[in-house]
Amino acid sequence: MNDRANPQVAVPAPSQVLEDSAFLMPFSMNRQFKKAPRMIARAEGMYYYTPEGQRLIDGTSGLWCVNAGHCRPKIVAAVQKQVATLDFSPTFQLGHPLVFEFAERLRALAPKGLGRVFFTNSGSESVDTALKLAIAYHRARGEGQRIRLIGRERGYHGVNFGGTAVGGIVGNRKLFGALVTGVDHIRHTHDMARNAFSRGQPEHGAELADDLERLVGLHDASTIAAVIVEPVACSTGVLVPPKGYLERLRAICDKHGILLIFDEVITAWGRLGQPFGSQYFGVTPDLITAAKGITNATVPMGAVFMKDSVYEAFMTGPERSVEMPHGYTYSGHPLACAAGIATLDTYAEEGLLTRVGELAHYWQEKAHALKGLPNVVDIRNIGLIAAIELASRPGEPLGSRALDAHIRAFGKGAYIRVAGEVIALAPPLIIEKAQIDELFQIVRDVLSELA
Ligand code: PXG
Repeated sequence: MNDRANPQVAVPAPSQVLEDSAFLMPFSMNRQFKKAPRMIARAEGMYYYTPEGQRLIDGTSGLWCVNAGHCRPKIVAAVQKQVATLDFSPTFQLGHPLVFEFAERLRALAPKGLGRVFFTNSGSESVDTALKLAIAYHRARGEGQRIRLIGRERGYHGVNFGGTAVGGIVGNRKLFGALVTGVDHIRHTHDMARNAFSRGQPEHGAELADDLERLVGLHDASTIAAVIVEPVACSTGVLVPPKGYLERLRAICDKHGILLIFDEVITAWGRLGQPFGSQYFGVTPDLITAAKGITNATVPMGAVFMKDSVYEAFMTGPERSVEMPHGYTYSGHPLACAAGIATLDTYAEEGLLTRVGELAHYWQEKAHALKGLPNVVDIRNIGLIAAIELASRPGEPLGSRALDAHIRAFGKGAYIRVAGEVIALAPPLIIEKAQIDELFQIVRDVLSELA
């Protein structure tokens, strides 16, 4: 298109990146990347391939989303068929069969009692949807003064206004002004002094949930709509909840009539060995936000699961009224629903939503075997997630050592995500033990060499 509009502009080949490229890359070091790009041309199963044909094991499921592995045939075929059958149809005052079918399939997997679902297109949209539903729920029940939203330090809830506001990452918040007002945060749960090198849930820190009582004391429960937390805070370096912490948070919310939202954008879809993290931890929230693995990332989609009681609170008033004045053009998009149904089929056929139960011990021991390598200050794990935290380099920006690890791993045949000085590993759930060995061997080689 470009060359026809302006014949002087040469369109780069797909593998080519220009230093002054038009593309503003999200959450990236644009100038650093464009000088030395790392490009991916195709993917299959556990592996990415560069345009030059180099194979890379996918150590973080893309961005924690390709849970069934790449280009899975059933999902590819479902999307190909759907795009030629019904490309788009609204879900505002119209329906198409797949969206109703998909919602039923999801209800069957969701924690008991969270049987209603609202579709979005991303984790960020799921979060902002859940926050709005929480405020609307209280208002529908005659508690319209409950408008305050509580997040947690070091939480990541996407990048829309509500999610950025309840999120607890200063670097994501500081550029964007006042965000949403009426927000406060409880303390994060990370405590390396007491919990470094914990296997699974750490022993110390359940009492940090009591920080919610402090905010109730400050603001009064009657002003608080909801608390949102990730069961495992993944993006800020894999912060695993201390034993008893989530249970205590649930009890405090119940005591004060505050809705508990679990942001399961990463912890759902088998990452911990159960369909949802809530089922793994045995703690049931009032709302769950999801995205990513819901379609194996083939087509963008997110969802908010809510308790029947939340749904029912809206089903009042005249029948000829819109109960929930909220939704996206693409809520329940036919391609996403087709991808989602085929994804759930693939998960079921291969037992992927519970497979991590079999792999978790092997994974944990391989991760902790890296202890003692240079600069490794902590290793954490849960389900099919591991984090290796590195000491930062004196006088250099936080993350400089981990960035080098990412770049070197790419050269050695592994794609790994880093956050600050943390290497975060969360491969597709189809990974075999030999591939776990392959991934950790590359990480070991990188850490052994890294200054
Ligand atoms: N909530 C949580 C818990 C997330 O992890 C979002 C919301 C936002 O989802 P969308 O689809 O709007 O991006 C996320 C996203 C990383 C990384 O490497 C994590 C995310 C996205 C990109 C990178 O940690 N999580």
